[in-house]
Amino acid sequence: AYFYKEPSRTFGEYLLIPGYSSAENIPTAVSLKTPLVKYRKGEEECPLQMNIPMISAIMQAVSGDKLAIALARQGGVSFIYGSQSIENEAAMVRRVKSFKAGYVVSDSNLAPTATLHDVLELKARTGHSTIAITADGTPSGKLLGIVASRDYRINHTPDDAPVTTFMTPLEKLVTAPENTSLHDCNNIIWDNKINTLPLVDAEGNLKYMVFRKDYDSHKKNANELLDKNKSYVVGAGINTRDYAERVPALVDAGVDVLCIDSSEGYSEWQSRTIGWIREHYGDTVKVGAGNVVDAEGFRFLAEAGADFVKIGIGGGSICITRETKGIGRGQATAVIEVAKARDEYYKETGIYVPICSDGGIVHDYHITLALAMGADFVMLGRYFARFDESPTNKVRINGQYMKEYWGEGSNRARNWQRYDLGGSSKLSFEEGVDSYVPYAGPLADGVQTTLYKVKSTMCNCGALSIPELQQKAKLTVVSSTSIVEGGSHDVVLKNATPNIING
Ligand code: MZP
Repeated sequence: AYFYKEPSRTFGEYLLIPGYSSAENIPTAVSLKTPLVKYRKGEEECPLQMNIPMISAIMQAVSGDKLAIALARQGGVSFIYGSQSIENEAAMVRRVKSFKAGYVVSDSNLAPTATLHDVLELKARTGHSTIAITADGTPSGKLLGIVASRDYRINHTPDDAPVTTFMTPLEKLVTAPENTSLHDCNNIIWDNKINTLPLVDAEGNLKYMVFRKDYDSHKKNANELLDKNKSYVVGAGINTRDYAERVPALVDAGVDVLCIDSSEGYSEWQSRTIGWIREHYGDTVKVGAGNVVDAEGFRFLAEAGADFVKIGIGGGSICITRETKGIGRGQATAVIEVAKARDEYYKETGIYVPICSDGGIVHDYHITLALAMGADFVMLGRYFARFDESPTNKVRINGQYMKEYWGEGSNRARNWQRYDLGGSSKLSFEEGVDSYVPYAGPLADGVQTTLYKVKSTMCNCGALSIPELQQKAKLTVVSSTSIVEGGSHDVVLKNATPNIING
C-alpha cells in the first residue's frame, strides 16, 4: 500500500494571511469572472464564462428550474438534477431557456384607474417588495404597471421604506415600441451604459423600460450573460448509463453545459460517456466530469476530454460515504493537489481545464479559501437548499423555519446511477442522509451577502480577480487551539444568557 506523508485537511483547518491592499482594493472593483469550460488560455476566449464562481449541486433538493433562473440572474449556473426521468429533466431545462428575463408585472387585479394608494395596500397585503411605475413618476400620476416580486430588492433600501422611494425620481420612462424584445432592451442598456428596469407583461412581452440612477448593479451580471447567450445559461446532470437517450433530449431542450454526476469519477464509465459525446457532437456539447480527489484522477478525466473536472469525495454535508465505504479525502488537500495537476496539464498542453470544488462549504469564507487554493468555482448543495427557490418544502420545526435537504445517495433520492459501479445491482446501501437546513430567504439576498464577504477578503489579500487571488494568496494551517481562538471566547454571549427577570 502507498501511505501519504501528510494527513488530508479540510477548509476549516486553513486561514488566509492578509497581504498589502492598495486604495484600489475595494469590493466594488473586484471581478469574480471565471471560466466554466476548457479553452486554450492565451490564444482564445473561454466559450462559457460565469460572472460569479458558484454553481448549484446536481440534486433533487437543490437544482430545479426555479433555482436555476434565480442563480443565473446572479451570474452563476445551476445543474438541473438528473435523478428524474429524461422528459422531466429536459422540460426543466426548456423552462429555464424559454424564460424571458425581466420583471413580471404582477397579476394584481388592479383596476385601470388604480392609484399608488392601491399599490401600497397591495404591498401591505402581499408583503412583497413592490415598485409602482406611474406615467410622470409622481405618486399622483397615472399608474402604468407594478412589479411585485418576492426577491426583488433595490440595494440598500430597507424593507420598510415607503414605496415612493422606490419610484422617484424616475429619470426617464420609455414606452417600448411594439415587438421590442428583451434582447433589444439589453442592447440599449449596453449601448447607453445605463441601468434599466425592463417591465414585461404576463406573456413576457416588453411593455416599458424604466431608467434609474440607483438600479442595483448586480443585475448587470445577468444582463451580461444575456448579451452572449440570449437566454439564461443552464446546466444539467447526466449519468454513465442512459446518456445515449438523455444527452440528445437535453441538447434539444437547449442545455448549455452537461456534467456527469458521480460520487467517484476516476472510472472507465466516465471516459466512455465523454467519448460517446465527442463522437456524436464533437466539441459543441460541453461536459464536465468527476468527482476525483487527486492528480491521477484529474489527468485521467482531462485526457478523456472533460470540459471541467469536479473535486470532492465524502465532504458533502449530507454525505456518509466516508463512514460507509471508507473512501474520500479532506476537501482542502484534494483541491490543492488537483489545482497543481491542472496547472501542470496547462503548461504541457496549453489547455486550461477549470476545476470545481464540490461540497463541504460550511462558511462563506470557505469559498474564498477554495478559490485561493486553485478552484475556478465551487458547487454548493446545502447552501442553495436553504433558499426560497429550492424545490423543497419549507417546514416549521420548534418555532424555526427549515427547508428539507436530502442526499442523492439517500433512500429518498434513490439515485443509484450516481453510485453505480457497473453490473445490474442497484443502490444497496445508503450513502446520504435526509435532513433539514435553516431557511434563509431569497437566493438573491443570500448570494449577494456571501459574495460581498468573498470580495472583501480578496481585497484584504490585495486581489481584484480570482487569478490574482490564486497568485497572491498566503495560506496557513491553523492549530486546533487557534481555531478556538478564532471564535468568540471567554465572554458570556448575551443571546445565550437565561432570562433573569422571569427566572
Ligand atoms: P454540500 O454543499 O451540501 O456540502 O455538498 C453537496 C455535494 O454533496 C453535491 O454536489 C454532491 O457532490 C454531494 N452529494 C450529493 N448527495 C450525496 C449523498 O447522498 C452527496 N451522499 O455526497
